[in-house]
Amino acid sequence: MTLTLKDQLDLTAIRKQFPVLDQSVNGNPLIYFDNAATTQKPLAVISEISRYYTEDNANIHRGIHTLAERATAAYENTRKSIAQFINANESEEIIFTKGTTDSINLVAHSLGGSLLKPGDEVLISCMEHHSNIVPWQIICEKTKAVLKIIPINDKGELIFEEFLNLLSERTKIVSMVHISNTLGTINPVKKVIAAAHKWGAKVLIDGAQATPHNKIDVKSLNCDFYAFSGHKMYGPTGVGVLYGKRSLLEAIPPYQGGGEMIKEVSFTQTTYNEIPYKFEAGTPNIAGVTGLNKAIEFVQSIGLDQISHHENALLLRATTQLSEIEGFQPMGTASEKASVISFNIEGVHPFDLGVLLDAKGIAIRTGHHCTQPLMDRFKVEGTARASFAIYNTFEEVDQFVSALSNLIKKLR
Ligand code: 7TS
Repeated sequence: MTLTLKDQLDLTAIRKQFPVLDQSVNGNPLIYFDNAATTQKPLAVISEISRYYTEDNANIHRGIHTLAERATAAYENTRKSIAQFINANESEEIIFTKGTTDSINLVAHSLGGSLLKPGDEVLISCMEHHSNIVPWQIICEKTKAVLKIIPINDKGELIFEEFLNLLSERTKIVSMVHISNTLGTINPVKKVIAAAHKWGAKVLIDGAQATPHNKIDVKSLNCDFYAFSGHKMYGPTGVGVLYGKRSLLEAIPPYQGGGEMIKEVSFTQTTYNEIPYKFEAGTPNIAGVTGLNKAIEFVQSIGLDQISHHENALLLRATTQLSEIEGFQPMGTASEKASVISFNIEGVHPFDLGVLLDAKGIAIRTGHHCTQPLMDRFKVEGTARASFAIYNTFEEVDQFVSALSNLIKKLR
């Protein structure tokens, strides 16, 4: 791997945009390596939320007054930005949700609830986040459909042959993570989608960990649905996106009933609104949505090529250095991998690592990362996980590895 692009990055200027990074935690400068859980927010996002409430606050779509028009314009402009960001055909294919979890529940309920019949099958992989497992369990229980699991190998890669073997005329839905939050594995989703479509199955991709790191092109992927969260890509919490193909969004029933999602309501009959409004019942997180627009502008101002290049370099450096620590047991060594390192240190509980690193101002995550079936697959209780973002530096990686080595020496 060459590091040439790195020279063009002004990390000092990037870090200045993230006020939260400029602090001491437990007497040490904060090193934030919990980015897979949520990224920090740049000033542009923080200011936009404040600006929205200071200048524009009004409910959208319903008012004819100036503030309502401004709020609606800001909200709908974000829809356009997102459509461009993931290369959707049109902005009507973008539905605002609370986040990835909400987006997946929408598809499980609306598509699964209307499509699945007893004996039909839903395929997910062994490396899914709980939010791409439990909604399918709930809908399979209701419809008497069967949930099948695609196995993975010891490196944490999908076993593609086994996936092909599981596909049949009974397969109605395939729902798969694009990038695993625990393993970092980048799944070959384009190939997965093409294979599933041969059997007429619909495919949902969980892109929670992919949109912050890689350029997403839903048209080229040809996925039926794509779900992601604002807060993992430098945007606010409580806002996310579901992309869906127009024909499917029009065909499936609404998820929730309420204001905004209707055309006409009477006590005997209700007709539903056009997409995307059919799926946006109630007053949405307007400030969150307009904040997300600023997060997209931030990502685009650096460029996803540059972002993934820098993060891959951090990953390589951390992996190389950590491998020299005695008893280092990585979980997830896929050949296609994003900037997440899950690991255990022989003889040390991951929770202890997390607490002791926090005492040095270093934030990592420990536990099962909402992927308990994956922990069972690897026969571990949990792992320690470091995950990187654009504002992380090589010096931080060095300090993290050095702090880890020192505390392991003391623990042994
Ligand atoms: N899918 C994946 C792959 C995720 O990583 C997460 C959150 C979700 C879905 C759910 O996203 P939400 O925004 O709706 O909560 N992952 C993590 C994590 O790894 N640590 O905390 C949250």
